[in-house]
Amino acid sequence: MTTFEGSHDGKDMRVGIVCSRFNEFIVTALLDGAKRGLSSHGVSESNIDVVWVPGAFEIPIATKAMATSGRYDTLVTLGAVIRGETAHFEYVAGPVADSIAQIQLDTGMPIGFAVLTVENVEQAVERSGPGAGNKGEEAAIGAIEMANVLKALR
Ligand code: INI
Repeated sequence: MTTFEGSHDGKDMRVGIVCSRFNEFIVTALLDGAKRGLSSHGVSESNIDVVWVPGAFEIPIATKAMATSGRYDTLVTLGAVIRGETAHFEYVAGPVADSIAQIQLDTGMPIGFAVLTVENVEQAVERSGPGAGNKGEEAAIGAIEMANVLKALR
């Protein structure tokens, strides 16, 4: 029996992060978490590119451009869609998640997903704090693991 697992070693990995500016204070906290997760797992800061887009709806097109650029080993997407703030929550949150999943399948690029879809600001704050449970940090570490396991499979 052969078991494939991806390590959390990000040494020499090139990582792209797509951030949406809507609810910027939450996304900045997710970005802090993602950078923390990457640096504590060996990714050097000079190997990280960060791209900002206006809102979550614009994350997929920027992510696709990065995924097809040949410059990255893995990507991380960060955003915050808050139900209380928009009548079109469903029209933003669902398509973004579906599109990111599709980009992974179309391009083979692993993409960590921390586009929060929450009921209110309190829930978004809970998931983007400086301690454990920061979804940006979790997505970044998961992105490293997926890059390594896919490399092993290929
Ligand atoms: N974008 C978000 O990232 N989060 C939201 O909660 C949100 N709300 O509430 O509407 C939001 N809307 C903007 C959207 O992502 C696009 O940027 C906009 O529609 C322009 O295309």
